[in-house]
Amino acid sequence: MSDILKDRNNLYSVKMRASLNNRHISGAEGIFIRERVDPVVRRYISRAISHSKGCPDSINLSIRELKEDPQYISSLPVVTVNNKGPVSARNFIWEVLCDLGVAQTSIKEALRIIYNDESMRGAALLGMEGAERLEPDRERGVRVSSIGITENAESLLRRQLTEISGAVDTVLEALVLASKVANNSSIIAELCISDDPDYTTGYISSTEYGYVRIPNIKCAGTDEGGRVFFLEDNVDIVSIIDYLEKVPVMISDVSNICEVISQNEFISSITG
Ligand code: WAQ
Ligand code: MG
Repeated sequence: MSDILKDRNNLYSVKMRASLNNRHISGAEGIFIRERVDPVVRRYISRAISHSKGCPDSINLSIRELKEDPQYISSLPVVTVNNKGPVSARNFIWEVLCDLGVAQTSIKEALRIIYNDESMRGAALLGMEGAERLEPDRERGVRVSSIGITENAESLLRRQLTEISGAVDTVLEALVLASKVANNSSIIAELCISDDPDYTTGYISSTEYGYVRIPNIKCAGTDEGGRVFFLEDNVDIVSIIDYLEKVPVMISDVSNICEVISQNEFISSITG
């Protein structure tokens, strides 16, 4: 262990970014106790050099001590609905967002953003009433950062996610991010499709209904993908962006993970 990490008892933010010819290849981040920093750095580097997008010519690694205590929260409960393809996914998304009070113009705009193959680095922030874009840089979007999961919560989650998915790392990362996002009371819901051409499961998440996985949300082989956060009206955008980017949040408890249920079952359970 390097000297700067000795004799401290604190938490560290570890971030990795790998690129080839200035093109992003892979990235990872987390918040870790001192003892985990060294193994995590090794794991991140081996992940960077074995990525399917190619071998990077540059890997950026940053290790910083956290200057404030993180907020400790629970992961959102997880459920998977069965779904045949993009058309039924859109209908399902439409029903859930309507139920959460999102206006139809905003739903339409969100679907346009996530079913679009010009991908952004971050998420679009959308007003739930007026469909207005609220982030300062609409090409880039807002990147959620300063997130982590405790070692115990991670091993428990990994065990449970193994039962429902073959892509545990992907689901785990998305669930950690979605749980931080939903924890902000001004953010009503999140909608996500991976921009990875071969990853066709997306999700819609909210404090109200948890993390709802939607298989076959897009067809394999397309570059479609993106993330949208639905914001209440008249909120303080600067403080929401500060929360998403900078406030450290760690998952320390794991909520329920359910079996697959049908879309009808899900919809009737939420509309009563
Ligand atoms: N903050 C905000 N937006 C992000 C971030 C971030 N840290 N990382 C990615 N995005 C946005 C960006 O617009 C990408 O184009 C889009 O999300 C998709 O990113 O349970 O892998 O990393 O099986 O491709 C969902 C798992 C996986 C569902 C999502 O997203 C499940 C995924 P990707
Ligand atoms: Mg991706």
